[in-house]
Amino acid sequence: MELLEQISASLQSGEDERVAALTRDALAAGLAPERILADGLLAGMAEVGQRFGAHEIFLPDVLLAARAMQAGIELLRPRLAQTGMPTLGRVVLGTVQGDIHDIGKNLVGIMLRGAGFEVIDLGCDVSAERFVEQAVAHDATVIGMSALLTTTMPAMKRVIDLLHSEGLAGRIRTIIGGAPVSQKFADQVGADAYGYDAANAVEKVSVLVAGP
Ligand code: B1M
Repeated sequence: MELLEQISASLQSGEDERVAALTRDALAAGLAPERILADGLLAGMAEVGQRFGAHEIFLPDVLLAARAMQAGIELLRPRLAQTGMPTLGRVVLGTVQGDIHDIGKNLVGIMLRGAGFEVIDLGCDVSAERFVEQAVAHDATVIGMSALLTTTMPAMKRVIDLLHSEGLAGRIRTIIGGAPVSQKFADQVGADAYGYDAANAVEKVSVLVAGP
């Protein structure tokens, strides 16, 4: 089995130390970090999601896989974030209220920092009030929201509605993303942008920061 397949397989069986060792091997073999992420770690996690959805595996298995994913990402983090650029703008980032999925949100944060943005990461299960309050406190240009559950997607609209009711919409712009989120949903709730993956989020945030 080639290295990336081994990373994917080890992630699926929740072996965090093995994922870390294989990720180190892949980096030492000269594989690009983006490739290790996409074809090793993310490929493994996609399989986990599918098997969890089909009830072939259960929550503890997903938790172990998430821990293994984190172990790999930590090793890639410095390479993904490599840049010498100055701060391009400030982004308040978080996973919306009721939702504790943070792997995708963390990746978005890593890529944004790597591209030269300052990121204030509020973590997960973040209320609408906290998103807005923190964006104002940090004088952020952009609020980035992640949601992985169909049941928590409406929380994104609550943040956008709050920005409107406080007269901050336009000054503070919004980008949303996460597996169940789409451009269509972003249009429906009035988000300023939708990012389909972490790299795309960087492109969209760059446009938002460049204004109007
Ligand atoms: Co959960 N979970 N989970 N889970 N989990 C899903 C989302 C699910 C689709 C699995 C399934 O059934 N097939 C399902 C949701 C179904 C639905 O809503 N219709 C589900 C469920 C049901 C649940 C629980 C309710 C299970 C339960 O308790 N019975 C529970 C909910 C807890 C809660 O949040 N309140 C739960 C719990 C968990 C764990 C804690 C075990 C763990 C999360 C650990 C963690 O995040 N620290 C977990 C995991 C790991 C998953 C799956 C398997 C993988 C998610 C992931 O990390 N993907 C997931 C299945 C799936 O998504 N296929 C699943 C990798 C990550 C890099 O991708 O987050 O999509 P993603 O991010 C991408 C893009 O979407 C985008 O960029 C990222 C990089 O490319 N992106 C953005 C993300 N945010 C962005 C923001 C942007 C722009 C782009 O701008 C700001």
